[in-house]
Amino acid sequence: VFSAVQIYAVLLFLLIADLANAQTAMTNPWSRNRHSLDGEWKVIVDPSNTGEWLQVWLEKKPEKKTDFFEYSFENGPVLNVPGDFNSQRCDLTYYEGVVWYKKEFEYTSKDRKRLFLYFGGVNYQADVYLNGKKLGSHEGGFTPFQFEITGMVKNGANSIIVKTNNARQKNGLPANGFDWLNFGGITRDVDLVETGETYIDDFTLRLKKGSLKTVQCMVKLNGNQAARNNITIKIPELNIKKKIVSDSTGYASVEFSGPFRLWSPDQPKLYEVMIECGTDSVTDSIGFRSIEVKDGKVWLNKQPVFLKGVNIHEENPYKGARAASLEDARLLLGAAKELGCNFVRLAHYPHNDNMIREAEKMGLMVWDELPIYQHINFSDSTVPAKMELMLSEMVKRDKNRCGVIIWSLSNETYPSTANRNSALIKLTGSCRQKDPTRLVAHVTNTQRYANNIMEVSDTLYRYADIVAVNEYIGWYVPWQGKPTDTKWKMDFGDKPVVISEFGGEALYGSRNEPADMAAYWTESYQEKIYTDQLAMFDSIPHLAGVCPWLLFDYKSPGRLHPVYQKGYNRKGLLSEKGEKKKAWKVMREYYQRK
Ligand code: GCB
Repeated sequence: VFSAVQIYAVLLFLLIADLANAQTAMTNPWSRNRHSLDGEWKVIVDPSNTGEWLQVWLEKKPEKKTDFFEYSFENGPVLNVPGDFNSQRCDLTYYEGVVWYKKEFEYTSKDRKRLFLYFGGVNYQADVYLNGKKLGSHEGGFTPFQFEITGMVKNGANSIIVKTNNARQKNGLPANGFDWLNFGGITRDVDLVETGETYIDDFTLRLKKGSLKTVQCMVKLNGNQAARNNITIKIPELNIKKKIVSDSTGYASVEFSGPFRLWSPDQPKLYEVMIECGTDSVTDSIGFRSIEVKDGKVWLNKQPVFLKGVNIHEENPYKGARAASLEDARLLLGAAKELGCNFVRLAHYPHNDNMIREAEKMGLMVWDELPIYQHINFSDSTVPAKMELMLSEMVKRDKNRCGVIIWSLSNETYPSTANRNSALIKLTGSCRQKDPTRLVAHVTNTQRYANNIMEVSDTLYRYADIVAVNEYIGWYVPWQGKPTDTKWKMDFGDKPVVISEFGGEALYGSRNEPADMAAYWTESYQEKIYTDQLAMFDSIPHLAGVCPWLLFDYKSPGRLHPVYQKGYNRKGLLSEKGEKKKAWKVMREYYQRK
């Protein structure tokens, strides 16, 4: 009945449909015309991945008495989106596997509009279906993606099904091992985003490298009128209005100067910016600042700045849940401000947009990091492309956030093999190409420490702007002499050094012993680690910042001690209930002095 060509065409279609990947999300979907799909989603928890075989996305319903299907979203459980499933159901606390999500929505199609389905983040793998048809897939738990669904949505009722899978992958980013709870599901917002027929897909606004006055603006249009289209850029507060015309590819750029008040932690000034083309417009709050390294220091707006940082995981400690909301962001960043920070390292993956934007508003410089963490399988041929894609997704989302001063491309990827080095050096190059204005970091812990000499050397530092060292002297590694006598051997010219992690664990409440006598796990012992570390910091040449590991105790199932840990990493300066440990005061006073 079917010709070979027809069969071939169908097979090809199925193959393409199955391989289709999500698109990188447009820049700032938040200011577009949005219809939120957040709220309750129906779910099927599927530990054996049977739903794939049953083709759950077809949502077959019994028509006759004798029909039956062994699945249904109806009368089943629901989960809130955005939100991890682990903290919403006890039986899913440590679950790593498939959960199917379903959302129904009503839509009335509009003339001359395009429609996108936007996901802020799904951990780790997402396969997305609209009305039974596969839109495509996305891999990576912490960056946004979208599908264009113009013309695919019916007037009236529609349904989206997402197969989420947070199972660890040997060739994933991160890979099999990581020291945090593997929160799964649709952890960030989902939106329908409407744009004009030709729309502003991408825009960049920033100070030109080295300048405090000249702004560069780049715009990329998408659509059949993308070429030779008129674009207007406005900053009303400064009476700035620039008109440019896109080239044949839809791209346009312009440079202009203005009397900008620069963004800084003391004055986190942001300007309302509008970008318009004939059929689309977008707004954003954008600040202007410069960031450089020179003479062993980090310079913000041509002034040296010491990075008074703290590490933060994207977890609301009180709820033991992935942080997603503005309130969550305010809780975490508010504690960092109280500690006296001007800087936060958002470890170990790109945190949600609320965290990045709120940090900027509160005057916190941000370290934005890819989940290229510890056990990455650099010899797997698929890994470099995944790294590149995640980098593009992170940079496209966060490049207009002046608060972000550092792109951190990896954390503790050891050993230093040829595959690791070539992959990460290439990634560094492509990061600099995407954004030549920010600093690039790789965090390593490959240093040797013996006879009270700290010998720091790693190929990656030669390609980075700062030497970011994680060291746990006093905790994983015993002191080899007096902290103040520690010698630091480094050979990176005058690159600034940042201690990106240090610390030790303490259970809140164990605090009565004198510090010198105190045993592991006590607050006093942790306090001693901090006083020793701070004493040592004075001996580090070109020290430009420090970042304790970390702000709050957080969930990490690999932390097995039945008394002190109980599934928590206890290196917090605050307990998961927000109680201040002794080391908090030590750190706060250090930042007050600095
Ligand atoms: C590290 C890792 C961090 C861990 C920490 C620890 O070096 O970068 O992810 O959680 O040590 O507590 O061991």
